[in-house]
Amino acid sequence: MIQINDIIAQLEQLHQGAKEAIATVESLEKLEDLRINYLGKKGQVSKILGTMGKLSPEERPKVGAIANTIKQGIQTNLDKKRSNLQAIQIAAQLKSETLDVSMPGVYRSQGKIHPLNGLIDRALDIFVGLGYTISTGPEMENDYYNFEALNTPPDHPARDMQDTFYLSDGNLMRTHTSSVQIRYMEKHEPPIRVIAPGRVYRRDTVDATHAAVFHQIELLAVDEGLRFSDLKGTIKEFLRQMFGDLPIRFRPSYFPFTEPSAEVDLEWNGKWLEVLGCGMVDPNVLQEVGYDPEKYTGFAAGFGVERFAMVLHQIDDIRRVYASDLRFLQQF
Ligand code: 2U9
Repeated sequence: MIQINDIIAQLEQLHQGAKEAIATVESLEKLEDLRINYLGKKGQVSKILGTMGKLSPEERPKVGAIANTIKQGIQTNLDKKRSNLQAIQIAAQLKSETLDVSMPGVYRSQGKIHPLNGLIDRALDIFVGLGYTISTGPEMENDYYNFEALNTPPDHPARDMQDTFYLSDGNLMRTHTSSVQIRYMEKHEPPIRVIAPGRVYRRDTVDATHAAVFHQIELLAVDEGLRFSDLKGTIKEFLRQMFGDLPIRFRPSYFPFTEPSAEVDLEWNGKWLEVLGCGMVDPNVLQEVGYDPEKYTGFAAGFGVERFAMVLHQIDDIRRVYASDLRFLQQF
């Protein structure tokens, strides 16, 4: 026979056990397990109350009242413990995520435009300002676009194996960007104003002033009535914008694709430095691309970007430009 006192004793024992369990629990998850274990639908308190049916109707409300008080007591303990554990968790989180705003920052060095690319950008900007269109083309060329169309005869030294990189399939690496201008003229009718920047290849022995791969910028204008004075004015304006107002001079020269031809020097620190070549486009070149040389004349010029950079920045050795030495590059 179940006695009311037994049930009350069980409830009190349970209350005592719950208090101790709650006091020692160290995580919110375990605390929740305890809540389910004691107060859940199938929990310990419910189990004890389930035996109440065996009590007399007068005894039941008494046990019910005691059970409620104990339930509330356990709940209060759980709530207190929960706030406690939450406070501990927040404190730990705050500690681990503390940011010391007074700590020095991490220095990340910034990349820059390479001096050669900077110079190419500047030169192109100047010509675009003068109304030129930028055109590019393949670095691997054939004999026609690199030599034949440019009035360069089969016995010309530039065509020699010693001077040009020939590929086993008969193609070659372009020795200038003039090939781009031939391709451009094939596709466009005069008037044209075109500028061809790009990498070119020469089979030179590498030294302080020669590289096997370097960069050129070439310009070409074809129109009715273009004269040597137009060429001179264009070059003068370009060099003025590039180097400032320095004395320049034109010297007679020879190129297979221009006639007459000239080389241009710049007076820099008391010395005349050669900076570019130019001339009136040879009528044979115009003829070759189907332009009427009786109707049109043209002028052209070409310069090596590395040479320009060396003059502009007083660089003593072309190889420095490609060495990727930060002590060199950071000066620009
Ligand atoms: C066409 C016709 C003519 C381009 C020209 C030069 C003179 C010249 C050199 C300078 C130093 C090459 O980089 S370098 O080695 N270039 O002197 N280039 S006239 O004449 C052309 C181009 C295209 C259709």
